[in-house]
Amino acid sequence: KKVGFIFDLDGVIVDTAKYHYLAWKKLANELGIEFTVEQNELFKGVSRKRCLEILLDIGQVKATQEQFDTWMVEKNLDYLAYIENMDSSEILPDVPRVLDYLKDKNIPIALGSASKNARPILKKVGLLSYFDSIVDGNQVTKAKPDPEVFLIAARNLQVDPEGCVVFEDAVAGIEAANRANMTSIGIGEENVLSDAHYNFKDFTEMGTDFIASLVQK
Ligand code: B16
Ligand code: MG
Repeated sequence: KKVGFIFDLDGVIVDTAKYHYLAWKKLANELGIEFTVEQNELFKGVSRKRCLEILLDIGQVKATQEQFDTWMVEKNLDYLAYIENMDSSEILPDVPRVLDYLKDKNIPIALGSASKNARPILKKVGLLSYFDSIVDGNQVTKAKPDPEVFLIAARNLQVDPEGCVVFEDAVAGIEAANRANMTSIGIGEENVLSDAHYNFKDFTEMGTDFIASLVQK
């Protein structure tokens, strides 16, 4: 049976979650909202718009449509400044090993990210050429935990959802993969990503024999 692999971006391929956090924290401070690392967990895998809704909810801040749009732009400009000088040193450990293994076996690879900045980030870190399909926040109408992003990726790879393996660091992303009937692999804290079919702290913990067993599915 044909298999395909789908990677989330933020928190799986690169640690951009810290930059998202800094940009949201800056906006939060300006709005007089207390924003903690714990609350940032809710922002992972979630669209920019949804993140701002959650932030305003936390701070009980009411916004006009115009303010809302302005704050979205402001957060993104700050985020873009943080990622401007990103390079391959910010690729998370052993990601290239896994990508090379899959490429060597001719397994199709897709990106399934909520971010509208996914493509430039992959380009900056030099991984763009690994991906047969990039599905990101620009194509998706329903954010994770809706399975849409991964279902589009599967269709683009011409692989049945059941044959797809998803690497995710966000609770919303694991739920999306499960709802898509895919094999979900949590990258991060096992107690946070407890709904994943398999859990790994990071790719350094994932042996080649395990990846080989997924390829044979
Ligand atoms: P942007 P992923 C997600 O990326 C992030 O985890 C999430 O924190 C962010 O709000 C979202 O992208 C939107 O990003 O503002 O760049 O469009 O984890 O799905 O790769
Ligand atoms: Mg993520």
